[in-house]
Amino acid sequence: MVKKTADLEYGSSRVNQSLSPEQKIGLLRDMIRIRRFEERSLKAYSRGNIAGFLHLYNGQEAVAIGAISVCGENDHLITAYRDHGHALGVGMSMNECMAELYGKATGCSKGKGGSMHFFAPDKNYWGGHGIVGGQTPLGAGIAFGLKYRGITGSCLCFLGDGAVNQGAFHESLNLASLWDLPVIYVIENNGYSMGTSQSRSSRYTECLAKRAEGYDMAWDQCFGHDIYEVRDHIQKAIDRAHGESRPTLIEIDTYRYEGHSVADANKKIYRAPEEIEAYKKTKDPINVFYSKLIEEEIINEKQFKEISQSASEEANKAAEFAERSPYPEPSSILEDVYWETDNPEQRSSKGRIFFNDEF
Ligand SMILES: Cc1ncc(C[n+]2csc(CCOP(=O)(O)OP(=O)(O)O)c2C)c(N)n1
Repeated sequence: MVKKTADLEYGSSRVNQSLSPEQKIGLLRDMIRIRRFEERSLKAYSRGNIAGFLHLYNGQEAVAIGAISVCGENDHLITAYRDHGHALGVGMSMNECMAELYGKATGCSKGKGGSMHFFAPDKNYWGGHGIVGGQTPLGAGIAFGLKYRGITGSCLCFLGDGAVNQGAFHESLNLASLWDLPVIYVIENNGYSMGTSQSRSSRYTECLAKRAEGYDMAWDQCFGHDIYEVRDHIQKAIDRAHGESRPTLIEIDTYRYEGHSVADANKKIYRAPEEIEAYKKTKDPINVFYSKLIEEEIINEKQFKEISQSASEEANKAAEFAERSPYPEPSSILEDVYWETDNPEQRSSKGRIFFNDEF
């Protein structure tokens, strides 16, 4: 059995020992950029500039950044609708992300996807999916594609604790193990789904990841507030994917500060405000890492403030960019739905694509 291991000193593990001081500051900066982006988008939402859903990642930053930071050029990512942190982590710009939230044509999905549909295939980032668990067979498919082409790589497929009971997820686990796929399923267990706690939705004895045993798959569990710990555990799963072409199911304990989406008015009813404050006080991933870097004498308060300030300015500029940008043309509504409709010369399927008919 794998135990939770918060007491171990992950800073000195192999994958973390090799980090230079600049790289460590870079990791902190990446987490702070997510936090400031999310805060700025919340402000834009309250002012009515963003409509629909807005699922914020505040509190979970060390999971996305820790995982992405150990990925190589053939490692791919796919996630659910809480996708802003991963998007910024893979290198998408705040401008294209903020503009997408505003529904503007300059957004990464041309303003037609919104908060849940950030994509950057050129950065190995396959979205952003609104159907709970819907990304899990796709993650297996990406891993299958890598294996089929003989590429040594992996697909990190993130999901929430609310997605673990979806049938598609279990089918994916089965195929991933049966076909030896280099996929890593990362459960970001933030304790809650949509107003439902994990204990009310899943039978939980030691952890959720243990379910992998039913599929003869390796599993692991760790805390998500310490970026060193996340890096260490994800690296092991990547090594397994690259070296043995075997899947892993890893559960990372984390926490979200905001509601399910920002329109979740009940966020303080299904959990006590003290619980949120206690996590912020003791386990906030940015503060935890900042304290470690202070201890390691890598950063000082002035530098920390500068990083934070510059991330706020970047987020403000992104909001200005989004405000200035145009909305998509109504005439573009049927574009970007099917590849073959937009690229008829490359069409290989036969039959009718119904909405492409003349109206
Ligand atoms: C198939 C499906 N069922 C229900 C929903 C509605 N829904 C959206 S998010 C959500 C909760 C998912 O929670 P979790 O997977 O824990 O992710 P978190 O929000 O905690 O990141 C639900 C039930 C949906 N989008 N798709």
